[in-house]
Amino acid sequence: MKKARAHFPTVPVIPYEGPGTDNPLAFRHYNPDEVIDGRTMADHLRFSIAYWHAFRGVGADPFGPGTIVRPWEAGRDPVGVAKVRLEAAFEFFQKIRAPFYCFHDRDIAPEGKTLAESNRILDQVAGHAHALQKTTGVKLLWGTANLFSNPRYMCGAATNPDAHVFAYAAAQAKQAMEVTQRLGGENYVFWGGREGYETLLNTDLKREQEHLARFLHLAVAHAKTIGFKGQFLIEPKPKEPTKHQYDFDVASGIAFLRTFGLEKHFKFNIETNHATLAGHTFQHEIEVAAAAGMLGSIDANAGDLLLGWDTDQFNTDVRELTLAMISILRAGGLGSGGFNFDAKLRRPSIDPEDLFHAHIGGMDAYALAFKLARRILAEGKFETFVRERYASFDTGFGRDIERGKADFRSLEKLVLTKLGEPQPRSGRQEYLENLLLAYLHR
Ligand code: XLS
Ligand code: NI
Ligand code: NI
Repeated sequence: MKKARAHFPTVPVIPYEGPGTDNPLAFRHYNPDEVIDGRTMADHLRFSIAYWHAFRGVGADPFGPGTIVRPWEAGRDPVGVAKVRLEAAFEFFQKIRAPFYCFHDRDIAPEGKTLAESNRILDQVAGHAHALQKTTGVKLLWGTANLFSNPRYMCGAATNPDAHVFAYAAAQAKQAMEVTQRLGGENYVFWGGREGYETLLNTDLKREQEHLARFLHLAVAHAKTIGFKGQFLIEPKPKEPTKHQYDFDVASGIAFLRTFGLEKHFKFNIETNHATLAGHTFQHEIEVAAAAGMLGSIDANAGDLLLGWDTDQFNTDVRELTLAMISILRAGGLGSGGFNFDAKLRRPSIDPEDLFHAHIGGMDAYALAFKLARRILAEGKFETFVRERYASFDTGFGRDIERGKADFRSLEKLVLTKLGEPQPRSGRQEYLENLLLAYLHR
């Protein structure tokens, strides 16, 4: 392949310089080559760049058009632009030292006038992505289909009242899955952008949920047909753009998957901002997925708690991330998942360097949280505390309860004849919060 010209000529490959550096274009905590427990930090963290934000986001909002102008977008031929954009993206992935990227079909390639034309264009641009993956070593963490932007999906894709739209969405997802497979994608994501409703006045909720489940079953069947081995991931989000989305949060997602016999085929892609929109902490969503053995991947970002929508900001809140990381590591990690920066620049952050600052901060915060969480888990103080808190279930009648060997009658007898009134014990929350603070500011 001909040598690509530099699209980010002012920025070098970002070096690791350690916590003391003054260089804003250096990592302080993310040292991709550092080996920890026999694996590099790059391997542990599996950072990924979200193509839609980093390379299709222009800073538009409901009150005004884009503010971010990139030179490679100037060309007239949309397919040509798509290819140069990919080259700029892969230069960025390499310079920011991210081993993975993620995309929607329509992020990397423009949509044609017919499905056949769209498929042709996507195949062609995906070929270019494949070549760039080969020369750079950057891999695809996951692919997905954009089943929410085109007006045909205004009333949903799999949950659209029109079977024609369902069929179109199925065809589009089929192609996106096949492209993901061709590019070696390790996962495939379903975010049900418009799979919900605006008003129940025009909605058959039961039927729509059944249709969504049917769609996912068809996806599972197609993966089997083509031999796609990637992990399927559901990305819950409670609302926006819909008033109510069916996969509201991890708990409702689990209930949905189990209701329709899909639970073996899916894990969860948990997004920080979606967790908080659902009224949960990020750590809560991770714990709920982990408890069900369904923790898959992370869309790494942050919301603004004062705003009621998905602001998709880069997360530098080390406390929040450390708590999340504790739960992730305790669950055994993310497997084929990774940390995908589903986060965008603020509208006035228009310089190419801003894209680097944003990701450097996000990666450093996660890397620091990773190190802190490892230290916290290694010292085991919280684990010991929690274990002791439940110790009464480890022996005697407590163990009988856990093992199903006690019933209401036997427990009543026990309390009446032997146990009497339980002794209250402090939950010691403030003590534990101070302990956490000590780790964060040593
Ligand atoms: C939107 C979602 C979306 C998914 C991929 O809120 O986060 O970006 O990650 O479709
Ligand atoms: Ni997301
Ligand atoms: Ni989101």
